Amino acid sequence: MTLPTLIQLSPFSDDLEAALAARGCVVRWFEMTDVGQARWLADHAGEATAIITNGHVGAPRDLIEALPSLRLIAVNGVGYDQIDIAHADRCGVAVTNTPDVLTDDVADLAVGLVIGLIRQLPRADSFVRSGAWAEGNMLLARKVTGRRFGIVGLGRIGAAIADRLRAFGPVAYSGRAPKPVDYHFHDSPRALAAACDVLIVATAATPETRHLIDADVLAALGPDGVLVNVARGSVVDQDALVAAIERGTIAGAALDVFADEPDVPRALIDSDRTLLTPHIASATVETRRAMAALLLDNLDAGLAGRPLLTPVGIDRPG
Ligand code: 8YV
Repeated sequence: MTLPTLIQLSPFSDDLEAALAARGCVVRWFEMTDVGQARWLADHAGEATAIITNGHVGAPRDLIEALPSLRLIAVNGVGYDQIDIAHADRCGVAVTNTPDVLTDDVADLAVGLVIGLIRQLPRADSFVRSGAWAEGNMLLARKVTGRRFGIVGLGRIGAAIADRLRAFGPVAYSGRAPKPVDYHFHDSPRALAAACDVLIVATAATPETRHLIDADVLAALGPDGVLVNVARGSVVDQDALVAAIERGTIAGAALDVFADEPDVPRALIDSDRTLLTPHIASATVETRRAMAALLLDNLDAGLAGRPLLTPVGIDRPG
């Protein structure tokens, strides 16, 4: 039996790479030059049946079009904003992602960012390490318990964040429509921002949610409010955020995602109002293992012509 040809668009853990190599002939696309890719396509374009990728890289339209036997794009992540799902569907290509298995980790990180930012944990850590403690005490931080939390997008991840944060204070949310939950609904991020102290972005990145958090929303959040983003950089107007941080029109921001990763604006790095992490929300040993297992189950199903476990529907939000 000939092994399927799999196009790998990003590096993965050793275990996942070994599992892919056991299933097919893997083409390490991300390590090839443009010329090498063009040459490969000229000779082998018809051989590739699946693309394996991550959430940041997705799959470019022209690559999908260049592979006539392509049937599946398996994403190692819940977000698939870098793939044109409708286009893939028109090309007869199914897309799978890895929902649910990473929900707890993303929600845990959101809570960590909230506490880390408001209680100034990075600064406290440096205070001890630098020896500054010997000279006196650190300035007081602010209290977390009792803050009003606003979650933009009460999907699987937003709901898990809400479940955790309700232990700290009242939770409200915004989204496309109210849900049968006992959190207060606001019909716009602006109204939500005006009614909360901590605005947490947990919505999927789509053309509709691009720059959903703009200068207006940040102004509504106000000088005592903080922003936390564990979704995608594109959901926040990053220039507006930089301006709000620089001018102090919001109190701070804790960010795991950025507009142009891994580039982070100097103003966010230099500010003592920010807490920054390098897109690590799902980056734990346990969760990356579970994501890899789900990706492989989808790949096996797709290659065998069986129903996919977690297909991304054209209208299905992530
Ligand atoms: C991963 C993510 O960082 O699930 C997502 O959408 O952004 C993350 O879990 C990414 O897909 C790397 O594999």
